[in-house]
Amino acid sequence: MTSPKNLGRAYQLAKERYAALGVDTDRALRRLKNVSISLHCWQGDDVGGFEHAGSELGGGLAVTGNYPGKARTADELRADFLKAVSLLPGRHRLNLHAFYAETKGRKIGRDQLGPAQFKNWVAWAKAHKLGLDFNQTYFAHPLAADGLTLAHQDKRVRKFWIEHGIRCREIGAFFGKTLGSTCLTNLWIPDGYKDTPVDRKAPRERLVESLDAIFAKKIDPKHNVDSVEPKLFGIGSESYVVGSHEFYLGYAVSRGKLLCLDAGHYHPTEGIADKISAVFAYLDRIALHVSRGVRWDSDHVVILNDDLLAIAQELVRGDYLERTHLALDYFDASINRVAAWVIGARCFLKALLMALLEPLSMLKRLELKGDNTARLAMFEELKTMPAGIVWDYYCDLCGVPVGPAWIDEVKRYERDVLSTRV
Ligand code: RNT
Ligand code: ZN
Repeated sequence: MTSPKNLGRAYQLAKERYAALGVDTDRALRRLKNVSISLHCWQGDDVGGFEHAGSELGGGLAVTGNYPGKARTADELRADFLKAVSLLPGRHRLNLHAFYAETKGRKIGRDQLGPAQFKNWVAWAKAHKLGLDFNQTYFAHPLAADGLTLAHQDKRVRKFWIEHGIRCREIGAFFGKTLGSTCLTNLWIPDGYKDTPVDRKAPRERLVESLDAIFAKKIDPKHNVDSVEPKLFGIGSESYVVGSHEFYLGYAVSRGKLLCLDAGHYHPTEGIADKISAVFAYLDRIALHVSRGVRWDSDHVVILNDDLLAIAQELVRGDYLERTHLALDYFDASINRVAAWVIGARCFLKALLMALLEPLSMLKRLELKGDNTARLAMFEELKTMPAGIVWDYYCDLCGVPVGPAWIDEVKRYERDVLSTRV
């Protein structure tokens, strides 16, 4: 382990290197400290939820792996989550899904949920000074088994899911109000067809109607805001997805909703970084589901790759950080689940730090001058600047493990806690 003295010395040297480019590392760290990432509860139990009604996950979501130790109860999930955030610099949030309701063994339909089923979550979040975000759960349910929910041809099915949507927004408002921190409630539905439909129009018309019914009630945006999440295709909806990109972009713009860009929801070689400034031309706020698709929307653990860096750069270069709800969305059951959270979140924070350390005014000046040679040369030089040292210093400053030291902590937790779950 590097001694604090050496860390400090290394930081001073790194600071000088960045200062020579006009970058203030201390300022970058202050800005990074304000960034909150919403960590998805569903990485902790393989998108299991607590209904245990025997419904398949469905909706095109697939979790593979059977690494031991997954959280089986809300208490276990909460404990695992606290372990994960204790290894992250900064203050972060928890992103809950509706089917993590605690019903004390009672069967409560998703169209019946209310704040009462989430009071443990809120009390816990309050005690640990965590903000909460929320998601309607439109999968893993008999009424979603045919792959249609809000766009379903059967009015009764639509009614059930509309009611679910409404209740979730109210629960989100309860989170926001009680915790004094705005909740983002994100709506994603799996609706689509495996094979070519004859009618692409009617399901979309029904979806507009259902969404309008869900969002009809005005909720104080201090307490809850809503986002809608488009997708290109899913497993089981390869030929047609009702809530496609064009559909939801139009919906978000016309209804004043947030658009949620999920990194895995496009063509396999298509990134979301370029889309950020495009949609911000029309929207005040957006949400991101930072994910990593491998050949398809496989939701692998986020790593520090070019796609992630490009997202972080766009957020910083466009000054969009304050207007973007940052969330992670992936689920890997083949490795330690607490580590999966930590790896993805630390990588995202590192990427943001690297973006905050860019000599932006200099790069912009070069571009405006038309000096594309120097622009390219600088991009490449920047890749080997000592951002890692600034990151280590930041972790130390925040009192979390520096470098790979966090791995030992997760291993200890696995030995003491996770391995006892048999
Ligand atoms: C599915 C969407 C959605 C889900 C979560 C569990 O493709 O990305 O966000 O991953 O709701
Ligand atoms: Zn997503």
